[in-house]
Amino acid sequence: MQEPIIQRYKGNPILTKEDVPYPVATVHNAGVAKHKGKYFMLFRSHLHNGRSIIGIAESADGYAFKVRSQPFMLPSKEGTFAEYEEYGLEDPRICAMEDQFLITYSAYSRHGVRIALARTTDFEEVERVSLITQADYRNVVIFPEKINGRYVRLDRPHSEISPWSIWISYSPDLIHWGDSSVLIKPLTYHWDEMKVGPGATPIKTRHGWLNIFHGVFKTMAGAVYRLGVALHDLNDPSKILGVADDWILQPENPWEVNGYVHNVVFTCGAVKEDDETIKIYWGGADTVMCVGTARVERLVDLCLNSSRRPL
Ligand code: BMA
Repeated sequence: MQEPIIQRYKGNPILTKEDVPYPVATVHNAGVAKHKGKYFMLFRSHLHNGRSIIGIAESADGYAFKVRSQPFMLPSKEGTFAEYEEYGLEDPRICAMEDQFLITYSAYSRHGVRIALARTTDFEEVERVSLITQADYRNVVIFPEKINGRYVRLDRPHSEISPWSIWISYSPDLIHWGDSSVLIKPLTYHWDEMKVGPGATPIKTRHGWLNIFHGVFKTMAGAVYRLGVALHDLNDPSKILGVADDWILQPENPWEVNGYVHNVVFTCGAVKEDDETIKIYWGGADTVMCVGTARVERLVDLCLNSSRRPL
């Protein structure tokens, strides 16, 4: 049998609500970053009122995480952020940029869902910077370096006319974004035919930027969330070098198939290691956190040698 593209960690799930020292209903959709040899995980939890907050956990090896006694981010009580975070904070992504970590998360309110940007240097203090989209956007991942003098992000605007797709936008200052274009669209009668969206912060490899995204297929029993992978040109990430035709991960373990939302694997973070493997983190059934390992070469090969059209 061929080795799976993503080797699931035997100790999955690696984090559940039982590991959280304050009352939560779920632990899922976490951004992860490595800093000074330590792994920091910012995870989403539903509270018992149905709204979400962001907690933090730390690990020495990327597998065994310990949750801090207090949440990392709660809906803001002040000013503009309070207005747009009233219904909660979801699905954080972490991007290591220069000497800081940028955090993008979905801010929910009566006005819809938009993306907020915060930053930290030490995972102790966190500072909100700006709301960087209007409604309705989700899934913003920022590339971890400026490219040709500009910040670059992948995002996922909502559309009633076209299926939800992955777009690219640029910024001189992380606040003002534009020059946008669509890069990857769902394919009809394909595993991602309902929607695609950015997942983990793009990962730099010598072959290009790896973009691990999610795709959704609607069945008679509801939607199935899977993961896919695309490769973007290093110097011009609007250029797609390939999109793997097949999904790379689908719900299979009991905690991915059954949970708060059935049949979901959803990623917000991955960490590239020095040995050219990637630890990919995903939420299982919107209820628990899981991890698995993939080889950079294998993911690149899937994008380049069994690609489908991006649009
Ligand atoms: C998406 C988002 C994710 C969630 C997924 C599956 O629309 O809400 O946060 O993991 O659905 O429920």
